[in-house]
Amino acid sequence: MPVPPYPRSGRAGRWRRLSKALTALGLVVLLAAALVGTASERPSAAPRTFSSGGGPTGGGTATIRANVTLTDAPAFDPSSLTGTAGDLMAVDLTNSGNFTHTFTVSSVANHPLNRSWSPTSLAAFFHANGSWTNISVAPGTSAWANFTIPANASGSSFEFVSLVAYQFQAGMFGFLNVTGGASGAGVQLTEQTSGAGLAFVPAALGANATTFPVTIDIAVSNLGSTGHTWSLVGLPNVNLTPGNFTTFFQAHPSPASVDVPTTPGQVVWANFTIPQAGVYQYLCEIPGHFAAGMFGYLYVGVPVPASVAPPSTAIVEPLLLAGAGALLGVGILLALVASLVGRIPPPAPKPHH
Ligand SMILES: [Cu+2]
Repeated sequence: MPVPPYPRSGRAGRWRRLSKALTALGLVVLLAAALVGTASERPSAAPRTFSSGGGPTGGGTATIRANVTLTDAPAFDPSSLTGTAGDLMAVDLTNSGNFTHTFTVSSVANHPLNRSWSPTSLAAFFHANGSWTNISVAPGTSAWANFTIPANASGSSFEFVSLVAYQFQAGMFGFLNVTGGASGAGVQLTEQTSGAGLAFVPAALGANATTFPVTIDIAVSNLGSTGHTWSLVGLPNVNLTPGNFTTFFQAHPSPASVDVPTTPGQVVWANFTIPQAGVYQYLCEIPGHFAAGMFGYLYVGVPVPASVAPPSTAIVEPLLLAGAGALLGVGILLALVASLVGRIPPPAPKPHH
């Protein structure tokens, strides 16, 4: 039976309800899209671990790292990058679209390219003048663009474009602004959530730092498929409990709280700045997970205590070390309690008559 193209008078009410339902559904979809957008913006300008999935050529010693998403708009997101003269720059490129894009950085300083050029003229410019890097990224894939910024490039701006025909002309370009001076040292770490139980692997992270503030970027991924958060306690040497962490976070918002992806291999970045040395607790905010043992400690500028014997050879900051040892003790105690509780068999159900 053919469906009438327009509502007939008798069905007007049903169509009105249907259109209301569709409007509501549309709002939900928009909201979801907005949330996804927010989430995907979070790790911008953050590095990815070089040990997995490739890294900068030359052994992973890049001093500047950035993330750029190549979209079908077409555009680069972000379209503005900052580099430091003389440093190796590693750009993690992700093509989120359905078309191939290139990330091609002009080696000519302060020379904005003409958007009315034809694709042939643009290609001719790069053929004549060269590029610092020219990486083609297939749809849905990632690639690294690694290049050294010349020491004499300080204070200059370099345009990057996509060389795929008409993408630059349609707006796919951006600028790399080069500054002088040494870039601040940062620390990069990897953290995972267990696939077997409610735990962080490892539950102790060490960040070597002698100058503060220090930037720390942690790549967090999931060994399982249970939803978790990785949430940092912003104050040093604070040991929260499952009973007080919510109240604490209301008074002292976490400097980094990320939702851990439930897809294996997917990474979310927790990026934050630590102002002073100390032991910083982190935990999962999903109800019940912290209580089940899902927490750990980040040791910044202080040694990670040995898991068996307390460190005895350190000659500096004995109070911090004592604090770290106490925290570890609490952790071990909680783990013991958890394992004991886990071993006690539940009471047998009373038989019914
Ligand atoms: Cu969790």
